[in-house]
Amino acid sequence: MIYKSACRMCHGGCGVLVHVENGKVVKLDGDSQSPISRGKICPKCLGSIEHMYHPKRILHPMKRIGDRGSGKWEKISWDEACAILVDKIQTLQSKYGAETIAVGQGTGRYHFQHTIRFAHAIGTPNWFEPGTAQCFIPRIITSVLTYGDLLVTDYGYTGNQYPACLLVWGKNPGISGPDGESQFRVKSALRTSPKIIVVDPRETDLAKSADVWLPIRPGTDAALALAFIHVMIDENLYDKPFVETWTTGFEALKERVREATPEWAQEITWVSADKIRDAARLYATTKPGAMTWGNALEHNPNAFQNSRAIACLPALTGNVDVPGGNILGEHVVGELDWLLDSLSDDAKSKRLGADTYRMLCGPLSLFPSAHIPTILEAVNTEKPYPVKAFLLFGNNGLLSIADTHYTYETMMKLDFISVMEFYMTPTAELADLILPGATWLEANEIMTAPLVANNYVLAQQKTVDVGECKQPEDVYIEIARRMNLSVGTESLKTLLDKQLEPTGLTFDQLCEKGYVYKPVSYRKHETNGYGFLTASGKIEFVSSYAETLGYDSLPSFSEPPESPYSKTDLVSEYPYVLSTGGRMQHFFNSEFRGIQSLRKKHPWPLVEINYSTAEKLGITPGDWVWIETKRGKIKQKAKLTNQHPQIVHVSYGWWYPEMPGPDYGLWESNANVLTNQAPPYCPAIGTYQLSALLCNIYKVGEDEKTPENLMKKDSGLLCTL
Ligand SMILES: Nc1nc2c(c(=O)[nH]1)N[C@H]1C(S)=C(S)[C@@H](COP(=O)(O)OP(=O)(O)OC[C@H]3O[C@@H](n4cnc5c(=O)[nH]c(N)nc54)[C@H](O)[C@@H]3O)O[C@H]1N2
Ligand SMILES: Nc1nc2c(c(=O)[nH]1)N[C@H]1C(S)=C(S)[C@@H](COP(=O)(O)OP(=O)(O)OC[C@H]3O[C@@H](n4cnc5c(=O)[nH]c(N)nc54)[C@H](O)[C@@H]3O)O[C@H]1N2
Ligand code: SF4
Ligand SMILES: [Mo]
Repeated sequence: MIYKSACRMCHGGCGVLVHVENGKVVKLDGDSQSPISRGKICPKCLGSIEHMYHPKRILHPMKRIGDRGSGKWEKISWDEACAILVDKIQTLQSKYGAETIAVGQGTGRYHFQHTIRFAHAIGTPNWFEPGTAQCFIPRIITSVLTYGDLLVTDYGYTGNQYPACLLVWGKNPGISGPDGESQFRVKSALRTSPKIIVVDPRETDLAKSADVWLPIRPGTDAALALAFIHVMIDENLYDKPFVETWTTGFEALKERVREATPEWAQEITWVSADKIRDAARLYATTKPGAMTWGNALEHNPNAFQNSRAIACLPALTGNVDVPGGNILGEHVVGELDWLLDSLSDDAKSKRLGADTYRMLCGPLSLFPSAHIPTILEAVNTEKPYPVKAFLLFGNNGLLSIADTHYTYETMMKLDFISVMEFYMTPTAELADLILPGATWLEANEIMTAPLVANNYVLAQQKTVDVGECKQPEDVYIEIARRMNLSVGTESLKTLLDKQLEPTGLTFDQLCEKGYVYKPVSYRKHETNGYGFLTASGKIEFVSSYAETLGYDSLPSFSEPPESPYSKTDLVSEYPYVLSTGGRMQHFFNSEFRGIQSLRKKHPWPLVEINYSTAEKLGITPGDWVWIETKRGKIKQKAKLTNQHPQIVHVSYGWWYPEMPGPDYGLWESNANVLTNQAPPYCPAIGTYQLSALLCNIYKVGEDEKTPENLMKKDSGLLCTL
């Protein structure tokens, strides 16, 4: 039997033909009819079979029988597991209030929106995800504020008009294929030889092939973007007719960037003024130009304004909703009801962070979720009220939330933790209750990116069962039914059918067909009768919504709170600027370190250091290096590059499933041991500093242990690498 499905080993959703024999998945092929991937799949997808049948997979529910973190578990039934969950939720609801339960999940997983729905169904406004403030939500919010919808990069949807210029900002899309964009579409666009501008402190492969590489100091993107705008206005390179007809606030923006000369930006960003001018001119004069922005913009507290500044560029150049530019996508499926309205106004106002980070958490937020540091603070201080329980569905917070020591100590204080997972992780080891989660091959869903305003929907079909694993949606519905809730009890098929109504198909029919694809339409603002979905109907350089929520309505730059300029007293001890998190092709965040076919490609975490710096410190390629910040220190293996001598980049998400639990090497190489969860945060969104921090580096001593020499001796797994 062959099923059409959509891979979910990353955010991508490439089309896959799943071959099943005797109840087992035996082969995966790319589906040549898939509108987004056209038959291509990557090694992560091919690793899915190893992943789902891995000997270490969790196959049944378990409850903890020893102390928290002692690694002692007892197998239980699903019936008992659900009874425990219902009892905990009801007890906490009646004793302290539903808001004392925080529901957590991971980035962009297939069940993402259902988790939010579940949190609201049980009455808590506090759902969280280690992404949100640190990932994509700032770009979504600022796009919606500025354009009324999410800006999508048109990597050649029509098949005949590709971007003539690609401005790639804080993103590495050929590797990460982020946020619902297929890396294969990016690669097709690159094959048409556009002019390429890359803004990245690291000399990535894309940076190497770029026409202009701007090796920016981490955390200073808004300053660079303001200088781009300055050049475009100063040199009359902007699209005057488009700006006059379709934007508001141009004069105020012009005033805002008056002093933001390339020379001003050079001092801040460490990129030469000449290069800034060259790049701004190239982007402004090569049409169509597509701006594509990434996750790095959300790894420092200027997140909101970083995205606001860069969001101005397509509007200034008129590259809006044109083929090969930045488009406002289609919405082929309906929205899933998040049940936000089932929360009372009082409950909404209790969302942790609501009165402070109003763009992320407030009642008027465009994407309301809770603020992680405020949740952890509530666990520790019981203010404004205690948080007693974490219900986690696909979240490895000890790897993905900043400052692991602090996160670990805080989680140890919780009354109750449940974790739904594929494998035991360092985070899962802190749980009271473990639920076995279904991989994409064992779950029914639709693959679309409603938040990404995409123009397709694919079926993700359940092809087999593995052990007693369930998809989270089924657990949410089961709990809601057992609790006799007034909302959240509909079956998954009912919900999927409802979302699919605009396509005229049911979920079962979509499974037969595989996908629905709607051709992109362009220049919609010219004919739709309302222009853009903002208050003014125009693209807002001055954001009326930011003003309403009490924030600077024009883009601005502020220095990261821990940097060589803002913390001069730290520079002698921590002379280097640290960036974390550039993605690796064969992993997805903290996942797949235990999948041999993938791990073989990247056996060890890499710290990237400039050649001359390494020479000065006696570090040669492949040496293990200590990286230390005020929060802690870790070891990674040296890779030498041409980046700025003062900048250091570490890989993130590293733990060692082959090492003994319950820690599995959590403290060895995990980037978040180094990062900072302390304030100040982005005033609008609450973003903390995962990057642009101060660190020191030095070679690991001959007699010190490293993950590599530990493992070579003791582990079957790595001996075979
Ligand atoms: N230092 C640093 N920290 C970062 C980042 C960085 O670049 N640097 N990046 C940030 C970003 S952008 C993000 S989005 C977050 C990501 O943070 P997370 O989304 O928490 O990512 P992971 O840490 O990989 O945790 C996901 C866990 O869920 C499990 N899982 C995955 N899919 C499913 C599923 O379908 N069902 C179930 N039950 N479990 C599943 C996986 O096995 C894994 O253990 O991290 C952030 N943290
Ligand atoms: N294969 C794979 N794919 C993934 C993931 C994965 O782990 N592996 N993770 C998924 C997730 S959660 C996300 S959010 C996306 C992320 O995908 P992208 O948004 O493309 O992010 P990265 O691939 O990390 O690339 C970010 C680039 O920004 C650079 N950078 C670092 N600091 C700065 C800075 O301050 N300014 C600028 N301008 N650049 C900087 C880094 O060196 C890096 O090359 O990928 C998703 N897809
Ligand atoms: S790019 Fe992502 S969605 Fe596509 S095949 Fe690879 S892991 Fe799967
Ligand atoms: Mo992310």
